[in-house]
Amino acid sequence: MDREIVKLIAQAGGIAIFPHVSADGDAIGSSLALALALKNAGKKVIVYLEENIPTVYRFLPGTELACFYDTQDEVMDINIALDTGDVGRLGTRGDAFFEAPCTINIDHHVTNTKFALLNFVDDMSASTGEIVYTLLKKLKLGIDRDIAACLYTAVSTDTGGFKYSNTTSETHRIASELLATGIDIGELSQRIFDNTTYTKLKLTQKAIELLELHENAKLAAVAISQADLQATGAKDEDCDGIVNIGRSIEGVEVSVLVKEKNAEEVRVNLRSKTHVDVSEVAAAFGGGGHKRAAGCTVKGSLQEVKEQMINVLKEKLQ
Ligand SMILES: [Mn+2]
Repeated sequence: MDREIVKLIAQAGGIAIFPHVSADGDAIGSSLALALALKNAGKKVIVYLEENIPTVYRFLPGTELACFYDTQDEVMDINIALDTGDVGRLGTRGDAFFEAPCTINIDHHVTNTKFALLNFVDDMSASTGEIVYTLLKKLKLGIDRDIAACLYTAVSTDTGGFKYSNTTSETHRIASELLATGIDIGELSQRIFDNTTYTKLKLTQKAIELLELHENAKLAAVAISQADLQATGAKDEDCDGIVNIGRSIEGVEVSVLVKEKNAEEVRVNLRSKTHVDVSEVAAAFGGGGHKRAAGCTVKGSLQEVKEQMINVLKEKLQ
């Protein structure tokens, strides 16, 4: 962890935290954990959201510190972006982020563009939660049960419940220390991983119906339109995890989910199993991510973008 960053955070009176758009468990968990710890240290702290916190993470401690940005809000000493690979992932909060005299970018995406004044990017960390854990240790801030629950959410979701290849012994060492605070991981895991809604299941059913296999069944593709979302009553956040269905199929190396955002834009989620670097593919389209999980937003119709992705991925698979 960068000493300058630790020093500046220690000295700051007010800090705002910015998780990425379509915030996942790592973005929400690490943001709330850092917010709670800084608040315990007597600092003024706020988490600026792009959207409402996904339903599944609303039980987490610290959600009362999160809200939407208002142009009337006081400018903080430091704005910290967490788990955010590039400015685009700040969504509509880009201008707000750069208002503070000091900006810090803490992340683990290999494609991070280092857009802040100070940047700490560790792509060997499985989650931003791991980095925030280390940061709290360097700041000598205590990790109570509430903070541990948030960090455990971050660490466990970005590793797919400690199953993905990004999981290291350090990941488990941190998880072990979090468990030692007395958090109930049975309850946490049930809320995070074994918890779905009927509409999400309907969307999953639709996605399986729409799933196509290409390139000798090494490539799985699903295209979800706004009409599909409306027909199933699903929300955007319900698409989280759908891309993993394709990857789980025996013999599939790459899975792609293309989701219509609106008439002009399509969100693309990419997953690979063992060797294709999907962060390169996402970066070529202005997005980013990790070797085995990445994403980008592409202009065009759903059908056009789907075909474009299939063509690019076919080449990668050869
Ligand atoms: Mn992450």
